[in-house]
Amino acid sequence: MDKVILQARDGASAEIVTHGAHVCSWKPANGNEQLFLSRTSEFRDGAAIRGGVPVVFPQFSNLGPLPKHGFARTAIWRLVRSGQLEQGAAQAVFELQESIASLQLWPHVFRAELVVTVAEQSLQLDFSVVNNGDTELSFHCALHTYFQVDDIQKTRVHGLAGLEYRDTVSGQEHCHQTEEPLTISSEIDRIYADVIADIAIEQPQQVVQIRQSGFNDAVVWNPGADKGAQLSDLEADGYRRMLCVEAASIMQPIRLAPGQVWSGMQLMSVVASEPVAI
Ligand code: TA6
Repeated sequence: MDKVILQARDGASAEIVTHGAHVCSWKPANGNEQLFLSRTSEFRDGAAIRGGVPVVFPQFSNLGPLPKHGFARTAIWRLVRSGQLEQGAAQAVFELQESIASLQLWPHVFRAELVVTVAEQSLQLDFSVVNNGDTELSFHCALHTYFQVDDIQKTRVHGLAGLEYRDTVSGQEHCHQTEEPLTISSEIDRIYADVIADIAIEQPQQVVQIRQSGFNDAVVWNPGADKGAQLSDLEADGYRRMLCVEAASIMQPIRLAPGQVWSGMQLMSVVASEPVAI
């Protein structure tokens, strides 16, 4: 698989494969790996990678007729450019346009772009879509980021209180988040709507802050022990070491008239890397 390695002047780094424009690794300056990547993930044409940052487009999950999570995560994206910016950050730009295969699944002419920028303590992902066709198009999308955690049971998620969510595990709609911070003791799969404030993942040793814009929703997913064991590409007990917090637009699909552009951003920053009291 073709891989792009980004290295910022301060040593922060990221690795992206053109298969899915999939970010597989992110290390902040002087820091450890922040993304979970399953040791048993498949890395082959047509298969989704388990971990890192899958780009979900143009369909979320099975909420439509397309393959689960759409086709972008298994398509080969084109590297437009990569290198260091003047300020020392490193950046890569990838694009995906319609193809014979995509038109058979989804009859739309489009250009999707993912810009990956790494510097200091942050990884920024900017995703955009332009409708290059002559009819309206509508899509879901998500940056399905797998954060690496030391122990899911000691992980807390801040910033969700007061939000309404769809509980995909129970099928319940219009649930209200009261627990703050959120703790995870079993399978969790929720779509939080109208996310405005930052979300933070707190572990005993560090805090990662997640900011999103453009995307209205945030998905929190961990398969738990049983479902995790059923995922053949998830390493043994991998559920303990991962937590997906995804910037997403699902509840209200994005509609683009011909020529229109939509963009969304997920910015992740390690804001504390000392032991924190939780
Ligand atoms: O984003 C959460 C979710 O839709 C879950 O329901 C779960 O299925 C997960 O994505 C992973 O999907 P995948 O197709 O990669 O196994």
